[in-house]
Amino acid sequence: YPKAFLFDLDGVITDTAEFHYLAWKQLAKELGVTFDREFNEQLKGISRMDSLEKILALNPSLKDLPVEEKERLATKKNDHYKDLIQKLTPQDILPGIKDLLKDLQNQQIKIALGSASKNAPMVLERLELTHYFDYLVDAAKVSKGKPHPETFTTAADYFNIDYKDCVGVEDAESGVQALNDAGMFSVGVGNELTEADYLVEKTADLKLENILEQYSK
Ligand code: B16
Ligand code: MG
Repeated sequence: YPKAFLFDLDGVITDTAEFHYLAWKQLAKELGVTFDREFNEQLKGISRMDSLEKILALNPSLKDLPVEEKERLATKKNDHYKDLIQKLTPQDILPGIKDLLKDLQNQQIKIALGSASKNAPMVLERLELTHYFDYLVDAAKVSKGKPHPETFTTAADYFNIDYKDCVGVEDAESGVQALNDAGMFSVGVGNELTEADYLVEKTADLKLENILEQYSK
């Protein structure tokens, strides 16, 4: 049996990926940069500043903005985003997630959140899910974001659990890579995550029984 489950937030527990998209899109519009859903896929799981850098790189004239200006733009995006997440309620928990959390708790398997988002504690509060989690990785203290494994190894180290005894659930390529490089069992949600050890189409397919069966293969 695995000893801990490590969850990504955006795109796994709730669809805040959509809110990140809308907030970046608004900023991109103000910058006169074209921005679409396909490009947005690259931003999933990536930190706020790294995401901004990728957007600025779309327009050569924005490449060398001073640091303070970049900070200002990142804060502006985050202000849009914080407005959007105020609307979240427990109804925005993605299908299957609450049952999975309950099943894990019943099996006394540790539960942690490994999100790149500094807004993650607020999002969990709005969803009324905080009490399920034994540990929340503080994104502000992670020096190397996904695809580097640090986000997830931080949680395992906190529990003092071997990486091979951890299962991670991710919707982004960067996150699956982080889990795989940590030597953890990666569960991917979505169709294109071919590197995942176990892939399901949607969160409703995340059944503890099935994950445990795949894990022990
Ligand atoms: P913030 P995850 C990530 O969360 C998002 O996928 C990514 O789009 C976002 O830029 C990042 O958090 C940082 O978020 O601006 O709120 O600190 O998927 O790792 O849960
Ligand atoms: Mg995600």
